[in-house]
Amino acid sequence: MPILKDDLKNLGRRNFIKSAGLTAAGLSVAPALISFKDDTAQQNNIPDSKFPEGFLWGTATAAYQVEGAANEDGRGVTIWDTFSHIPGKVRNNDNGDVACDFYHRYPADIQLMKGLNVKAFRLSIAWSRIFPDGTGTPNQKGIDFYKKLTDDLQENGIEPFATLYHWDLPQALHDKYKGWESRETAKAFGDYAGFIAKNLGDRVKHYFTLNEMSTFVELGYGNGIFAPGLKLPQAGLNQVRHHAVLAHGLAVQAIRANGAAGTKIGLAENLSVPVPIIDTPENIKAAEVAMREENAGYLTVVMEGKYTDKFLKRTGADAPKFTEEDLKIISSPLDFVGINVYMPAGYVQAADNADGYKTLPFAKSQPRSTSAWQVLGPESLYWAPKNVQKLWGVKEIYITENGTSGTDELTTDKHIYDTDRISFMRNYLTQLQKATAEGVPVKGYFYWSMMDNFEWTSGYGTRFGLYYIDYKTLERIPKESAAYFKVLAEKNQVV
Ligand code: GBH
Repeated sequence: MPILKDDLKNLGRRNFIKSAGLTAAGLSVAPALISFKDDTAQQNNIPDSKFPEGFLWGTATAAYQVEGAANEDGRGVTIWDTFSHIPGKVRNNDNGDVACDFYHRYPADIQLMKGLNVKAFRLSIAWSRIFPDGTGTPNQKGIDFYKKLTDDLQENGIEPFATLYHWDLPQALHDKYKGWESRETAKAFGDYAGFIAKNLGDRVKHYFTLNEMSTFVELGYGNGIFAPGLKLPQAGLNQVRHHAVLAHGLAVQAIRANGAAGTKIGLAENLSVPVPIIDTPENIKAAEVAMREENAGYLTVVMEGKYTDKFLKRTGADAPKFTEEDLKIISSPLDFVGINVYMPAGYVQAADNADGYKTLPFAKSQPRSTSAWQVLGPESLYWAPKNVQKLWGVKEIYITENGTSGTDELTTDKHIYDTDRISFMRNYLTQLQKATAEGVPVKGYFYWSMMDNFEWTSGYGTRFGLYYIDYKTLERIPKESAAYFKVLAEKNQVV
């Protein structure tokens, strides 16, 4: 066995030891230990970590979390304005009145994104900027804002992907109809979606109807942690779930009817992602079955046009009231499916029971981010798109959100060494790349979030951004992970 390769000889053993920092440590290195791969071998490894050509790298935000300007240019009050102003609902009693002031600072923020090689931006449109009361007379200033914003994005080579509802329901619809408890809200959402497609359709070609139906319904109407803070009994809650999926379907139809040719439509759902604990064929099947059933009231009914038998049995007398026509609307064909993936719902294994699977409890020592709910399980970013394709034959998938919160300490010389976030991205993206290498049709990835922002009930203390926000000055400071994203997007490969 040759001890030293020629090129290594040229590098010079002395210099190598020095650059490896070994002399300082007083270590003597036997030549036989120097056995790292040569350049050719390294290059040969590269294709394994590549994403498909044309893969879209983006970042995501949402209106209430970043815009601020809560009382400007005719914006109507939303349920999150009301909720966040009730003492005790949000950590530190923070609210979105100012947030990151993206409403005024978006031109500079677009330049920051451009600098990260971002090619797509997922923004959300604030319904109450367009229709301050949810329905009725549109507000021209609101429309103008999103026109200017999306024009600016496109001039900078960044494709806008617009979410129509990221939880900021116009308060008027809550007052008038009890919000999502009523079918009227679903209808109003459809009308608003059609209006957007008609008025922005010449510049925005990609739409997500609702963001995370499962989150705003379960937390807003089930356990009351999110706006509007209700705890409905099961029958009422099931009806809210039904109105959410119905609103999605009505919006799909309205966008199709009013959007320009080539408009593409999907949704952004935070689906429950069961991960097989050990990759045996039985467990893999169990995870697939579990995913279909655990999302029965949301993505499954959207994709299949029916509530599963088990869902109807489970909900029994509390099942939602619906018509066959509803189910047709709900399952209107989509161009893509967007999934927000943060964690595994649980690790599962095949079981000889009525469900066919069993979910194992998370170990107490399972790693988590600074968000107590976020269990870290990179495999979720493989199994989520994999099973969306398997279960429903979806042809285009976007990862509409993926990210993590960290301590993000600012050093005195204004650096944030978020090694945890970089490690998070590398680990999760390795799993995503594996899915694409197997032919799962994932077309793009939006990191949550472009910058720190109003993290709902966690307020401003929980940070998910690639850019750090100094909330006293609103200065944006790139974290180390911003540098990571830049290289990732440029090379289109896990780095
Ligand atoms: C996404 O939700 C949201 O779309 C986005 O707006 C948000 O900023 C981002 O993630 C980061 O959180 O309050 O303890 O009951 C991710 C899924 C589901 C995670 C609800 C937090 C609430 C936990 N979210 N969950 S708790």
